[in-house]
Amino acid sequence: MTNTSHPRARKPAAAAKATIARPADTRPAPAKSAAVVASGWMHTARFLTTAPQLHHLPPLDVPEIAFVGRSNAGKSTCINTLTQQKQLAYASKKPGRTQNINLFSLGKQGVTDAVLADLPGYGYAAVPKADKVRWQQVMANYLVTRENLIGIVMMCDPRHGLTELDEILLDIIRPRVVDGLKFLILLTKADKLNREESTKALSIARLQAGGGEVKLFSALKKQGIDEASMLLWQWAHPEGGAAPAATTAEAEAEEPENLDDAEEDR
Ligand SMILES: Nc1nc2c(ncn2[C@@H]2O[C@H](COP(=O)(O)OP(=O)(O)OP(=O)(O)O)[C@@H](O)[C@H]2O)c(=O)[nH]1
Ligand SMILES: [Mg+2]
Repeated sequence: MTNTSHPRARKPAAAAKATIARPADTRPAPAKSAAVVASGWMHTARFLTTAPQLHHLPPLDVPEIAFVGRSNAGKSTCINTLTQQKQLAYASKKPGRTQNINLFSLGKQGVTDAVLADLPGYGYAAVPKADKVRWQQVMANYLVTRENLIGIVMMCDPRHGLTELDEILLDIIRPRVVDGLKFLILLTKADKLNREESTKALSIARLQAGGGEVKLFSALKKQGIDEASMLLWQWAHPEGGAAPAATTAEAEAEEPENLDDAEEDR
């Protein structure tokens, strides 16, 4: 052990170096500033349009990110949470609340640089079979043909895992994922799981996702919001883009919603 209090043990050069090596670093931590930028960008979300059918959707030339998943998985709530807005997307205890494809614009100063798509959920038992089949067809067409679609967020309730319909959807998008379509599975309502269950759910979903990104998310506990926002920002700005000048006020989250899990459709 070096005794630095002994006069002969002290090396003047080393002492001087130690003083210089500790400049005051006033820069914000990189991870924090990236989260603030992403959060400020998400907060710019505003309603763009709603389409009952695919052919009603306007063709767009900005990147589009779609939220897909089973009915009641928490897609609309996730959009409201990420955008820090209470009622941008229609969320409800009652499964099947979102029945149209709803688009929301993102971008500073009213200049749209990306679009979020809130899609109706699938798999709701009470929906007549013919409607289910019709919707699955619309979904498949959307996912295969929507040209500006650059990313998909699949919301999955980890208490139920990826369902057969989720797997079918994964198969449908696989060729596009190979061609560069971004893909994230959010294990939602993570507040319902303890630590052990969360770890287990993550590893199972990672196996099923075939190497795709999987993250835990809870609108109730505000868990996973920064990670998801930053990822979506990166997807939409692959070249780094002009970072939006997010202010703290813009990035502040609103009051937590009174989330109450629905009587679910299982
Ligand atoms: N505990 C808990 N409940 C949540 C969370 N996210 C959503 N919920 C609840 O789940 C229910 C369904 O949420 P929605 O956001 O409407 O679900 P959706 O996937 O958009 O449903 P559809 O539009 O029917 O496909 C609501 O009662 C929400 O309050 C969460 O993170 N934690
Ligand atoms: Mg919805």
